[in-house]
Amino acid sequence: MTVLEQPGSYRPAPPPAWQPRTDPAPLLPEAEPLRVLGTPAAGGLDPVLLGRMYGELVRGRRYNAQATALTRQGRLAVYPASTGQEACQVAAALALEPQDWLFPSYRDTLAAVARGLDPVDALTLLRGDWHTGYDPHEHRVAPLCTPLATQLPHAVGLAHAARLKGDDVVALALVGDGGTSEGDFHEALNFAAVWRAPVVFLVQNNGFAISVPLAKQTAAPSLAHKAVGYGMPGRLVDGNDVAAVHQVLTEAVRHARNGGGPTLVEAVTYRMDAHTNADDATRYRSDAEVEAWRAHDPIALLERELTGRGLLDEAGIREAREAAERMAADLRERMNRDPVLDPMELFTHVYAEQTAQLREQAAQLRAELAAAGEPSPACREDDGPQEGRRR
Ligand SMILES: Cc1ncc(C[n+]2csc(CCOP(=O)(O)OP(=O)(O)O)c2C)c(N)n1
Ligand SMILES: [Mg+2]
Repeated sequence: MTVLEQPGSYRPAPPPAWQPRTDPAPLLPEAEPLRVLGTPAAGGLDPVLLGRMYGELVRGRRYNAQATALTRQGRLAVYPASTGQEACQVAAALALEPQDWLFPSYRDTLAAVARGLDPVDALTLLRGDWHTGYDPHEHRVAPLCTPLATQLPHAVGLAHAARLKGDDVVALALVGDGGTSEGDFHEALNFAAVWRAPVVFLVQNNGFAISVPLAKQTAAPSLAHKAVGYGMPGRLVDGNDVAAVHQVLTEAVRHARNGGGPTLVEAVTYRMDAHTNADDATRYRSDAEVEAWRAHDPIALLERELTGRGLLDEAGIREAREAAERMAADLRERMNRDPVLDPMELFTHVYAEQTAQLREQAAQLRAELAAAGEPSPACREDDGPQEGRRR
């Protein structure tokens, strides 16, 4: 076919990427992900930071146990515990600066709490009573995301936008091994790499997507290998070694902050509890497998490391456990209070400008509440956008 050039038409030279390549090496910043399994990383870390990590791990485990108990008492609809995965949660929260953003999934409550979120607010969504439960801007924690991997393109978009605006912001997005099969995972990694967006992806490979083991999820040698195809560094780390995960994430965050673009980190860990309180894990995995992982428990690993180096003693262990008990008692007490809710808030935070249909439905509900002698205390007549009121 002959293409006739129009006078004055814009005809750019083909970019170099269109030229046929004979050597694929320039496409691959690293042909293999870097393995950071079993690193003595704690040796290089500040003892104060290590102590903080220990306290957060102990508190996190207690939080998981308390939240699971609350499901049995009917105070929570569901709770996806991260017991066994606390090292990933704590390392993710502590690797970020205050101006950065965390994009958690439903299993990452502990990361959100370790970043400063009120422990009760972090459970509001799972109690199902009031929107996300917290203002994402306050601690720069995006809503705990239930649709798998949809938080990843959000993280890339935020990070890319921040960079365009010249803001010093890195986004760290958490996802499970199962989430890596989602189209959103591919789209997020692809865009992040093309735009060199300041994002870090942390895959918590806990071995299962509910009952589906990793071997049925992917044929890749590791999930970290997926980084290579997108043109970004990949890291494979022992997800139960909090110091190692923290070190890898901190380096990835620094790399992103300095304009180096995204990194994919796979942290190999294990979910000690069932998928949620609604799941029976004995149907798809053996007790022996669970016990093998118990011997590689993240709290025990750090405790051994710190006591061996004289950085933690019996008193320190007791102190961490007592602090965790105080947190659990407070959580229990506040979660056992019936929340004061206003049914009219169904209509707030939905649209910036209310639609005609919703205005009509709001008027109907207001009339029903008034007829039942329970008028809405908080909502204005027009039910337009407004500050929510809770508790
Ligand atoms: C888009 C989408 N598809 C399916 C589900 C149902 N679902 C909830 S959790 C889950 C498994 C996720 O496994 P993984 O990503 O490994 O995370 P983990 O639960 O192990 O932390 C599935 C399939 C969902 N929440 N969202
Ligand atoms: Mg999983």
